[in-house]
Amino acid sequence: CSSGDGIIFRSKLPAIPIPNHLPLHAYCFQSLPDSADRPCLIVGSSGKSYTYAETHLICRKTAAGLSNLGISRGDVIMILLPNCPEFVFTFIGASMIGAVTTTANPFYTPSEILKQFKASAAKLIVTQSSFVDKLGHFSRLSLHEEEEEEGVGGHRHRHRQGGSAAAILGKDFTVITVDDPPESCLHFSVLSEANDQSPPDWEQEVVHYYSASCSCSRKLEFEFDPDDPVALPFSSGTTGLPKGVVLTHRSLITSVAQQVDGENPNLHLRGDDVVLCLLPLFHIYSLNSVLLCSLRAGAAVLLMHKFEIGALLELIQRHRVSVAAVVPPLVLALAKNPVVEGFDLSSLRLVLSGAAPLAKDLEDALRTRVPQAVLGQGYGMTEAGPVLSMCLGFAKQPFPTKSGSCGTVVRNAELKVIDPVTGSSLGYNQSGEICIRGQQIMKGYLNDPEATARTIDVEGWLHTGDIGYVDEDDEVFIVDRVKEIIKFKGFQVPPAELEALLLSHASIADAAVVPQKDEAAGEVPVAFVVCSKGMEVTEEAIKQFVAKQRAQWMHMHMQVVFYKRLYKVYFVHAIPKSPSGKILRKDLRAKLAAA
Ligand code: AYL
Repeated sequence: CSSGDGIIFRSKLPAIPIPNHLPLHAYCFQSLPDSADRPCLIVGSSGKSYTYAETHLICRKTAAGLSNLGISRGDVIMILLPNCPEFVFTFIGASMIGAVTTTANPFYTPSEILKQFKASAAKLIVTQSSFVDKLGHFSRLSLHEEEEEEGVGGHRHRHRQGGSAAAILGKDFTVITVDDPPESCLHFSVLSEANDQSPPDWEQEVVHYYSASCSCSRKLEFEFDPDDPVALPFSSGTTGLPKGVVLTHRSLITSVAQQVDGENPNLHLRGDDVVLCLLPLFHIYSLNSVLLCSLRAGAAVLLMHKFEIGALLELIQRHRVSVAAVVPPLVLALAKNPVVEGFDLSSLRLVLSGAAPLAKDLEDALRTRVPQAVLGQGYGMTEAGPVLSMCLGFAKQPFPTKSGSCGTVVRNAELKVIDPVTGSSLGYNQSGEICIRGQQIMKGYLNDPEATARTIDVEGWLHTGDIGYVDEDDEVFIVDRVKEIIKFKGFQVPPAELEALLLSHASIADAAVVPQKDEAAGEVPVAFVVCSKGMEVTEEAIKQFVAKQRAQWMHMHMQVVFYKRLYKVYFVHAIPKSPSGKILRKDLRAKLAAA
């Protein structure tokens, strides 16, 4: 804590040198010579595993394959996959050629995917065949109708036939599937089995990057700037619709280093750790704190593509999982579900919870089930790179911590708490808006300088929209949220999206969507609705309108992904608004709390 231009909180750990002049993949695989024969990726469902050397080689081939398909520095590709090795190969492969990956939830509806796809100007999608129909649907709706001659576009492996919905896909973008490709899509082997021209002396390559900070590597021959984007997750931030969050090589390396680098790393991952990767890699929490941190530390990543409590417990037991990253609803399952008692969880030494508030009593309840493990929280926000604070109980030389705390601000960063009204910075134990500054934060929102300026001020402080305080032991506590976002099991639900949908209904004159507390999900979206004059509509009809589910083409006719459905509709005469027309969400939330 220091004064000067206000009170600034820092980590209790000393600042460290961070090699954030490197490309992200070179940083993550920097210790490859030592970890080459150790397991890197383990597929939970099949038991198949890839060593560090194998993983790195396939990533390199994937890079060459992407390059063969015309992807080059600055191009965006989209990954639409559940957790699987191909996700990792594609993300790292893209980094190797200076391309940018945007990740989306494969359970998104066609329109949700389309919005992100268009906004990011992606040129290629890596997905699985069961999701391709969604893309055929949106390309028919929004891209040109007519067929294009075969062979145009210069893409070597492209194979297209007219007729089906999917057939017109290849015209504007390439679709690659990790399983049997439907018509006009390519199989992932065009990437993973591509001929990597460069000799397999990765060791040299790493050294190469290291010595030539931002020049081209002789072998991979691409220009590189640490401020090039590498990941483009989408987040609605403090207000409005989802926006592309530009994370650069510099920001992600900084964030990973803040967690796992240094003599006393804040999050001490070891080469012999098995790290659970159950949370979806399309979300920055898992991508950063699980995958990238594990790669950097040389730990094994156990990939699970879906949650099922029995399978999870069985895998923890079988693979002796030592580190688990979870979200509060998973803490609830682990702490309360009676089936847990039949399994051996003694291998767990660290359990990290993040992405949504974790109740203190729930944390304590889990502690009785895994007494040998250190439990703690990380606090992140996609825009912040993402980690702001992390439990110091996870450090190599740990510090004592308290239940309910979100950890201490990460090293090489500054955190302040400001009075939301006056903007002046506050001291210990005073609640206000949490702001963060450091090289890990996003470069900005994609093509949206206004939204960027609203979030990162001229002094470089990123305003989180979270209300919290720092206690006398430097631990961060989050107490409230002033931004709109609703967190359903850690997933973002942007109210603006549901409000726009509601306003498109003929019988609805005005609407506001706010979070309501829920034991299982943390929060669920509920709506306040004003009916148009003379119109009548039922709660059920409104819920159906938002979900719009039909038996046959389930995902086609759904407006929004399952967790964005309304759980309750309250009919009101007017939505409370400020003189400038902003919805007074606080008043609505207070109404819910009082009910
Ligand atoms: P986004 N406690 C309370 N609220 C939290 C916490 C937490 N531990 N973590 C995140 N949030 C809320 O962009 C908070 O409102 O990123 C924050 O502004 O989907 C918002 O969620 C951001 O949501 C980690 C640990 C990443 C956590 C994360 C969170 C990424 C979620 C890496 O190691």
